[in-house]
Amino acid sequence: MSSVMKKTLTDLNVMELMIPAEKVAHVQVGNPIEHALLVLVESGYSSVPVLDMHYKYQGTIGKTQILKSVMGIERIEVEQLSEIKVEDVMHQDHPTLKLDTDFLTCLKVVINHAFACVVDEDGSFVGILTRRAILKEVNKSIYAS
Ligand code: 2BA
Repeated sequence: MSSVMKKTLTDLNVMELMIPAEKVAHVQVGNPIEHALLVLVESGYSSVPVLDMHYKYQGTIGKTQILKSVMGIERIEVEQLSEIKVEDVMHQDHPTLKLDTDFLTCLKVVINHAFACVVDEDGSFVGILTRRAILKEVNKSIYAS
């Protein structure tokens, strides 16, 4: 990476790269996984953030986790979709970012995760940073250098 490219990329901040909360599909704790599956199928995303009623970040939930949780020995137990709650199957180990997280840390996070949730100092959800947004900037920098 050239020093010019490094400088440009490291100047970028999470705020300008993230998708703001109001444009992000999400589900809430307390929702049945049936609702989460509907949100995922309708939005087309494989996984979305989980928030509490105060808009605090709690985790993420994806189609694979939901389907695994209703897999019986011989059949898919569809009736479980209305019984199991989002918090019973969500991932809580997904990394989060702060508004002041530097670009290189963001880049490392999206190597293993398609997106990371951005939270403020109170843990309130403010948006997501996607792999696409990071790769777009890296691509721009390569062509600019
Ligand atoms: P995935 O749903 O697995 O999507 C992988 C990539 O496929 C996305 O990468 C995007 O390039 C494309 N894609 C999938 N569904 C799309 C849709 N409905 N509209 C446009 N493009 C779509 P990224 O854009 O880097 O997103 C990474 C991950 O971030 C997504 O993974 C999804 O889990 C989450 N995500 C992105 N935008 C979101 C939003 N507005 N609300 C909730 N989650 C979002």
